Amino acid sequence: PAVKKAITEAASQYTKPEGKVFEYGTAGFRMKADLLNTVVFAVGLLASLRSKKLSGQWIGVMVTASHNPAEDNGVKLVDPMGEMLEAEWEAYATKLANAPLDKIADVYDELIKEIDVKMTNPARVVFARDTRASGSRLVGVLNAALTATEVEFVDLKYMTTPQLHYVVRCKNTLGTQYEYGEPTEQGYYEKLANSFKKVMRGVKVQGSLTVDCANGVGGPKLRELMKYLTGIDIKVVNDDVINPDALNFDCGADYVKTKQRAPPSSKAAMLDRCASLDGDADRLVYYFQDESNVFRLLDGDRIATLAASFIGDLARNAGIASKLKIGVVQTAYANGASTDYIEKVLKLPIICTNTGVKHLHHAALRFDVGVYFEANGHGTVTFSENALKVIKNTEPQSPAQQHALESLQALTDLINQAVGDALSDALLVEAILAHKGWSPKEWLGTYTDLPSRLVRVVVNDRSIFKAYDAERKLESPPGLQGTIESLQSRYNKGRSFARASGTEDAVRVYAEAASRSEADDLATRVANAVS
Ligand code: NG1
Ligand code: ZN
Repeated sequence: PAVKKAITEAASQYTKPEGKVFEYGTAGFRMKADLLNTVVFAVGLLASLRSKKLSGQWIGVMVTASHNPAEDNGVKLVDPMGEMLEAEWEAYATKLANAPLDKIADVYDELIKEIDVKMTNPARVVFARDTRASGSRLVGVLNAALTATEVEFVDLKYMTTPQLHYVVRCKNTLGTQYEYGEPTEQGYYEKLANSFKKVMRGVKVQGSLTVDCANGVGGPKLRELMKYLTGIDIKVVNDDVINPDALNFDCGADYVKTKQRAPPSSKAAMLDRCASLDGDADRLVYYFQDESNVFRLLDGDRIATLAASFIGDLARNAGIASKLKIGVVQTAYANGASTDYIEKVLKLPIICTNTGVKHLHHAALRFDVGVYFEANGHGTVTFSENALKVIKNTEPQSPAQQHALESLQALTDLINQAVGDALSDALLVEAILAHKGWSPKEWLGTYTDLPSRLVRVVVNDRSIFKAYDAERKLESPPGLQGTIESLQSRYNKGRSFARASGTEDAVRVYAEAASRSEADDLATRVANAVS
């Protein structure tokens, strides 16, 4: 009752935006920052319930809107192992976020019964935010909700999303056999730097890497990480976190992937290795200008194929290939050429899942080594308990085997297994290119992307677009799937699908085909059929 009163009192400071329905989507709640107070308050309440339900394990709350414009913000919950919030709880989050403020304590009470939370359990929450101006206000709201519900909490101030996931996992595994690292920012840098050094034994990074930080939190954090790194020359650009409007503006991973061009501010020379992060540093894409000054993108599909081929080679060299089931997880947005390359050249199994990292992550756990990336650059590699054991306990039969085993061991530390992490992924790519002795040109040469087009179509009601088969087909509206299939069959290597976006009020149409004009044409025709 005291807590209930405290919740009602704290909630009364805020006003709920009228007529707005909130939904915990693929990326948590995300919208214009001035609409978010009551949503963040609700998320604070839910974080405390989630922690109590899990016997006082630490739950993370991240305040960020990733690649969205500066005036947006968002909030999402992180589960104890650094994973996204369990799907079943998304509905509870939605319910609390939509509760009228004078009833929110009642809804909270109802949830306690519905979820069967033992309220005598302790609750622990750790939170962080990106560099958006609205972040400090929203963290204040979060603070109010956690204080009202008597939660033990830690404010980590500014962090990248993956850093927060890392800390959550560390805090919950501390002192167990699954210990993941020191639960601090410094611990994160030390872990990455030490493992990078080990992976790099005997090889050298050629040239430098220019990293566009989207003018977000990744900038200062990459600069910090660089203090710990040796043997790599990183040039940091777009790291202005003072001018609030600069965030994700004309730069960053989303800009580069969507516009298929380098940030206009880029001063990179021909064949220079460039990479872009997004606003909270969980997405990464690479690119360069080739000899004909043509922009060349190396997206998430490329990072996946590079990582899968390297780990496959290491496993063979270490003599443990038969003991590890290595696989790749993609979504329908993966370029068909990458899928072909994985199947025919790398000869690895592929799982195709729904869009959204949580789906990919879960599928990846079905492999001993699960490589998953969305085409837009969000992803990582997971290692099963069996994989970790095999890598650790195998007796090397030769110096070459020993070197391969040690490299694999270091990779398991270099890769942020909790969640896709642009900083960790960049070090992974740098290490692999160094081992292979490749410039981005050789990397690009592994296969040729099919020209593709992504179109956003605004429709009256996107909820009528119901997909199946990992979102590659539509069962509703009736007849549309047939139309799409007959259209794509007219194009050489044509493939197209439409699905309702989980983050925007629109339908996305994807099309690829053997030539640029065919891909564009197919996309236009399918978009017309959709609208
Ligand atoms: P939606 O809006 O559901 O297509 C987008 C991205 C996803 C993922 C989520 C979450 C595309 C086509 N879709 O989802 O890959 O990153 O945002 O941020 O890039
Ligand atoms: Zn992001």
